[in-house]
Formats: sequence, structure tokens, C-alpha cells
Amino acid sequence: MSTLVMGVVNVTPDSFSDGGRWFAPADAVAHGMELLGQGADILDVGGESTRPGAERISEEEELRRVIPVIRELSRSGARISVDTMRASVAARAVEAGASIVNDVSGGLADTDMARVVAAAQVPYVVMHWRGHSQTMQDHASYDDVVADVCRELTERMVDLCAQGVRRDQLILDPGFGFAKLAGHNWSLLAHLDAVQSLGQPVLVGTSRKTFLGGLGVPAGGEARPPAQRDAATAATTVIAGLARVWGVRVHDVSSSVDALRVVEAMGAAR
Ligand code: PMM
Repeated sequence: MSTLVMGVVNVTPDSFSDGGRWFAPADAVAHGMELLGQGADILDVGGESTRPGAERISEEEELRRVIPVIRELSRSGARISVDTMRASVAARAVEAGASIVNDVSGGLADTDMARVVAAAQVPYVVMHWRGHSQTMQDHASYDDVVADVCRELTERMVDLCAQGVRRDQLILDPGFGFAKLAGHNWSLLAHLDAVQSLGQPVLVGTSRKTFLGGLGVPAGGEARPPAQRDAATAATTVIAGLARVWGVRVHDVSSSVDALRVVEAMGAAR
């Protein structure tokens, strides 16, 4: 089984790396179609920015942003995930055609999420999370980041399964950039096997994140802008592919599809 590529469709005016570019529904749909053409296996549609410091939006606004885009893209037969922390949005998105729920809070932001996901019986991405974007970087403190993230993800699994979610619905994500400093992200990337040893498929979301923007920049220098982080992102896709993770969540689909072709071609020659 090879690693899947999840292409990001942010329907937001302020997302971390591509905010505003596909804010109008028609633009978001066209962007999703373009990503499918580049080889995306899944489209991850989100209406709420989770960049550090971002403010929350209302439920109505989130629904207004994502539902028409999901409805339209799912008509094309695309496999869609909805990137949301709200149970009500997840439920409406599944009705509109989403077949995966991607929750960066792993069920912590909305106590109704477990019930909705259990009823919908769809795969559920549970990301490692320690708080909303406005305060998350205050919680970037670990004894041993790999062990701590694995323990907290295990606690989430136990809690979600106790609420009726089936274990085989769960996909785990170490949450790159969420309550993490650069060193924490590098440790997690170096130890994806530890996250995989929890026994569930693993999703890796390093795309265009700040720890990649800091590469090659002298201490105290300004990080490279997000759009200049795709080569570094593709390098992390190689690492994820070699670790045989379930999927990578990326903005630039074609470079990660190519990166995974390299991993596969080399694997076939072994
Ligand atoms: N990162 C972002 C948004 N959603 N979902 C998962 N599962 N994993 C992630 O790492 C993740 C996510 C933030 O990135 P963006 O605002 O650039 O899309």
C-alpha cells in the first residue's frame, strides 16, 4: 500500500500558507479539481484557519464556506475530508458528501464530535492538539515530545472508543506545528515509527509549516514565506513515504506525488 496524498483546499481568507487565494466557492472548487488532476487521492476542505493566533469563526460562517464546496467536489467523485473541529459541521459535511472527518483537536474542541463520528462511521483523523490557535504555542512544552505526543494520542483513542467510535475508524496525526516548537517537529518527523507503533494509520501534515521556513536561515533571521517551502515539504514527504505512513496533507500536490513516485520506484528496485 502506498502513501496517499491529501490536497489542501482552504476556503479561508486568512489561512496559514494560502489564505484568501480560494475563498470564493467557485475558486475553491476549481482549485480542488486542479489538485485532483495533479494526483491528489483526497481533498481536505476546511473553512476555519488554524494558523497560530487565528480567531475562531462562527458555525454559520464555517458551514457557509465549506458545504457548497464539498457538495460540488464530491459530485465529481472525489474523496473528500472535512477539516473541522465542530461536530455540527462534520455532520453536515458528511451529508454533503465528505467521507472522512479531519479534526485538528482530536475531539477535544467539541464534546459532541465523538457521537457524530461514531454515527457517521467514517474514518476520523485525530490530531495531537493542546488548545486553540490563540494560545496553543503557550503549551509547547514537553518532557519527551515523542513519548508525550504518543501518550496523549493514546488517551484520545481510549476516550473516543469509550464514546462509541470504532478503533478502525481512527487515523492518528502528530500535529506538526500545533503547540510545537521547531525542535519538537523535527523530533516527531524523526520518530514517525513511534506514532505508527500505536497501531493506527498515520497522517503527516508538515506542508509549508514554519519549521521548514526556518531552514537555512541564520538565527534571528526571517523565515522564508510559505510559498517558498514546497521543496522542503516534498523532502518531508519522502521521509513520510519511506516510513510508509497512510497519508500526507499538502498544499502543493504535484511535488509530493513526484516525491512518492521516487520512494516507490526505489522500493521496487530493492
Ligand atoms: N494542519 C493545518 C490544518 N489542518 N489537519 C491535520 N490533520 N494535520 C495538520 O497538520 C493540519 C490540519 C494547518 O495548515 P494550513 O492552515 O496551512 O492548511
